[in-house]
Amino acid sequence: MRRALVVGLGSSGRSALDFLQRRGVEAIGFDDRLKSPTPSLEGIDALIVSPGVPPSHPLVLAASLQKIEIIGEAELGARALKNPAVGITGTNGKTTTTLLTAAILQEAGFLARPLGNIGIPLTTGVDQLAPGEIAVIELSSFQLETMAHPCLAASVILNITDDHLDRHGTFEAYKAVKMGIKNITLGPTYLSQEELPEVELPPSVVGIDAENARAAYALASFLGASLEDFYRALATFKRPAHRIETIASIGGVTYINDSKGTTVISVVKAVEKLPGPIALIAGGKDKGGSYAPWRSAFKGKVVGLSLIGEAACRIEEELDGQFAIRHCTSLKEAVDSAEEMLKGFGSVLLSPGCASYDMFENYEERGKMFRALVEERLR
Ligand code: UMA
Repeated sequence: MRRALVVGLGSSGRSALDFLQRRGVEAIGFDDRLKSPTPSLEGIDALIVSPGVPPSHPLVLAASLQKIEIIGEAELGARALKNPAVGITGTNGKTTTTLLTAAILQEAGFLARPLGNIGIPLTTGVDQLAPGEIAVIELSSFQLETMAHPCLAASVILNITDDHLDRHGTFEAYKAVKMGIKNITLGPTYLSQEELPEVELPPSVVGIDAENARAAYALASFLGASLEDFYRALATFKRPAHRIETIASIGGVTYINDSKGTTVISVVKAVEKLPGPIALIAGGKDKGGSYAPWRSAFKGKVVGLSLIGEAACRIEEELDGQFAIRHCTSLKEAVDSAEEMLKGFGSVLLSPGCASYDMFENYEERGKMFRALVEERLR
C-alpha cells in the first residue's frame, strides 16, 4: 500500500493515519463533519474506514465500484498484530468482560492489555504491545463488519439483543455480524449463554454479571489462567466508570450514572439492580430497536422519565402512556425534572438506552456532564 484515504477522523481514523504514516504510507484523511470537498480516489490503493462509517457511505460505495480495497481500521490493526489475542463481542457487558479478562491474565502473571472498542483503537494498540503481551480486544459489530484476518486465539460472544438496527437493518443481520467473530478466531468461540465452563462464583462478587465473569474466566483459562487467578482478580476488580456508578446521595436522592447503558436491555438490567422509586433519564440517538421491554420492567419502580434527544418521541409512543413523561432539551433540564419527580426520595438514574451522538461526543462525555451537574448540587 502506497497511498491510502482514511474516512472518519475520530479516535480510530486519527489512529489509522498515524499507523500508516509510521509505515511510510502516504495517508490522507476525510471527515464528513469537516465539510471539506469530497476527495478524489485517483491513485488511492486502499480506503480505511472508521467503525462509525457505514458501508453505505458514498466514498465506500465509490471505492468498491473502482475495486479499491476497503479495510476497516480494526482489520488494519489486526493484520499487523503479532501478539496472542482474545476477542470479546456481544451487545451488553463487553467492556466489563474485557477488563476482567485482562485482570485475570495479569493475576496469572501475563502481560495483558485491553484494546479495541473499549477506547484504544487497534492500530494504536498493536504498536504499543510488549513482546508476548496478550491483547484482550473488545470488538463491536461495526468493527467486525469489516474484519477478516484470523487474529484471535479464542473469543466469546456475550448476549445479543437488539442494538444498532439503524446501521445493520435487522436483528438477524446484526447477529450475523457479531457471529462473524468466529471467522477471525483460530480456537474456540464461546457463546456465553450456552458454552461457558461451569465455575462457582464467590458470593462476594457484587456488581459483576455472572455471565460476564464466566466469559472472562473462559478466555483467560484458555490461555492458562487458573481458578485462583480468577478469584484473586474478582476480589480487586473495579467496575468501569459510567456503568451503574453512584455519584452522590443528596438528601434522600441518589444520583446514578449509567451513561454506558446504551441499549434497551442494559437499561432494564440497571432498573432491575436498583431499588425504587427511580426517575429515569433516557433518550439520545435512536438505534431503531423497540423500547417495549421497558413497559413491564419499569412497572412499580420507575415513577417517570425525563427524555432527551432524538429518540424522545419514539420512547414516549412505545411506553404507551404508562409512565409520567417529561421532554427536556438539555441534560441539565433532565436532571432537574427527574429530581422533581422523586419528591425528595429515590434514585435519579441516567441510563439512556440510546447512543449519545445527537448531543454529545460520546457516552463518556454524557456521563461526565451528568457527574458535573450532580456535583454542582454538592456545592
Ligand atoms: N464520520 C464520518 N462519516 C460518517 C460517520 C462518521 O465522517 O458517515 C466521522 C465523524 O464525523 C467523526 C468520526 O467519523 O468525526 C467518528 O468516527 P467513529 O464513529 O468511527 O468513532 P471513533 O471516534 O473512531 O470511535 C470508535 C468507536 N465508536 C464507534 O464505533 C461509533 C468507539 O466505540 C471506540 O472506542 C473507538 O473507535 C476505538 O476503537 C464507542 C462506541 O460507542 C465506545 N461503540 C459502539 C458500541 O459500543 O456499541 C459501536
